[in-house]
Amino acid sequence: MTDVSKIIPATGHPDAGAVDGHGGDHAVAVAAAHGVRTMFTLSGAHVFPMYDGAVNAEPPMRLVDVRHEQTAVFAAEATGKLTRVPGLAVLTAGPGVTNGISPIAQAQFSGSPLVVVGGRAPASRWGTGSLQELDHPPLLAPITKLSRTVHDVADVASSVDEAFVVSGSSHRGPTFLDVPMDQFFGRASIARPAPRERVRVEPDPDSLAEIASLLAGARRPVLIVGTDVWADGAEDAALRFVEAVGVPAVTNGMGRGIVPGAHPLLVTKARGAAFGTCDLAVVIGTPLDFRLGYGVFGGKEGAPAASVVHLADSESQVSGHADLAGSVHGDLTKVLDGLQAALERQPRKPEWSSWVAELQSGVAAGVERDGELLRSGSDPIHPARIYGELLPRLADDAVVIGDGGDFVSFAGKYVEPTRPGSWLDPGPYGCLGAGLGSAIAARIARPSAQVVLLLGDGAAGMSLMDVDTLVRHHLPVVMVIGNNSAWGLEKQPMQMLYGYDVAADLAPQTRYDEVVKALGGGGETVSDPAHIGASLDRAFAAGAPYLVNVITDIDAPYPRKTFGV
Ligand SMILES: Cc1ncc(C[n+]2csc(CCOP(=O)(O)OP(=O)(O)O)c2C)c(N)n1
Ligand SMILES: [Mg+2]
Repeated sequence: MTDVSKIIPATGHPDAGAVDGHGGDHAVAVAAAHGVRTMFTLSGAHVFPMYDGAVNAEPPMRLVDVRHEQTAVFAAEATGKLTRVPGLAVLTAGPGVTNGISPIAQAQFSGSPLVVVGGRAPASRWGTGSLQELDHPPLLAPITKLSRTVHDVADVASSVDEAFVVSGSSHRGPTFLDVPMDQFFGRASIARPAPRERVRVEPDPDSLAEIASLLAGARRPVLIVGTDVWADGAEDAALRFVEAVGVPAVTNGMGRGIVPGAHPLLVTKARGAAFGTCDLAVVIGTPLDFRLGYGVFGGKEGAPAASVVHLADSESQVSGHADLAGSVHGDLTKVLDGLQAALERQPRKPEWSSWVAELQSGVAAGVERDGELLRSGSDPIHPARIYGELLPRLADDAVVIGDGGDFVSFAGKYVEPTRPGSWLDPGPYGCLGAGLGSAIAARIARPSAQVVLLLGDGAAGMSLMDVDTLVRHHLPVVMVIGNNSAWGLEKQPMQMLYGYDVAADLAPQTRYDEVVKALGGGGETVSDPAHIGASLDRAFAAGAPYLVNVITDIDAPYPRKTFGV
């Protein structure tokens, strides 16, 4: 913990716990005490005190200024996901805040820890028509855990402290504060908020015992490990559980990598058989939404419907719509360790080796099938071939980010991370445009790791200008565009539904690599599958933002079974 009294020299107050300064000094001191090292922002006078607070802090807080507020908030959201300390975005009043709304909504959907501080028109002029006079909290309330105005500079520190505590506590999510300009620039001497212990909720032991008995009685169980397992710091407990109990597992979201790629109990590549023919699905740390068939498992290939158990980090997250055979909520390490202990007390020792073997033969068949496409020599390039070239070049600690439609769905199929906390996808909100913000965050959070940003050509258009931010802040990232000259994920369904498509084509073979070069990075366009590997090697060696623009086949769509509705 940073000692706030050392950051803000107390003037005239011998009290070591006092913080003396303007509102920005207070906010930065509290954020630093919560572990924040970087502030993401785009300039606006309403929030100058935050910058002054960052510059004068000891040590100074790093300021990363971007080209669109959505990038600032996506970067802060990704920081929260990667570091598990709430990310901090600072947005100027009015349009600054409204430009941040999509990524704030995304953070709410993904349970990402994120604190957004907004500027606000001065209180003393409120109602008289000053610049950008918008009352933000009502706009943000439906998509945040806390959304309010701090009306007095003396309350900035305690409010920011609360915003961090609320955002970082289960179930995590974004919080928002705005501070009227006249208060933000004003000065106060206040008592430093005392650091608080994280509250770890104990799961109900009776519920754990019931779930253990369901699991002990199951013949074909599957465990689904989601984002909140990583967010709650339960990744070690989850792998321990899987290995001790011998249950086959599928991972999703930030849960990917918890059971590492190629692990004998990871059956993501046989997901269809695992979900369709299991008799018990134990879902931990992820909602039972469209990604999990709304919580309906079993019922395929003559199998009866499966029982479903939901383990969540907090009560609000336990599914209200699914038909549950059991549920429990609490700290997910305690949930997993408690379930393991309860299972050990069961008289019947589960034996699932033939079920695991059946799924593993499905995995092997999947690997075989994937191999053909990963090696595809077709011209135009099949998007899978890009992953065939990328996978052997990825280090264990690589952070892989997806921002796009079909191109990113292929990534989800082929990239199986070997470490948790290294896969960033848009999550259930599915907001295009997160790419550059996420890449900026990943480069800063994991300074020595490979950072690979996979972009659809459509998605790229939503944030590519922030390559400028990568360049200015010396943040090397490898970007790969699957350039099918279309909004592919929308073009194919429209064709299917109407027999034609509109508003789905982009300009053919746009040179996005030239855009990156113009902004000060490097890049190249590839249209021969045999050249992809060497291009990626140059990108990894560049030591600068580098974009490989791969021209791909629009007639090779992702084989999609659901539109997500
Ligand atoms: C902000 C936002 N706008 C629109 C969409 C709808 N949408 C989902 S996927 C997609 C197409 C993405 O195209 P591209 O990035 O080129 O990837 P491709 O599917 O072609 O591989 C669109 C428009 C969305 N998810 N988010
Ligand atoms: Mg496309």
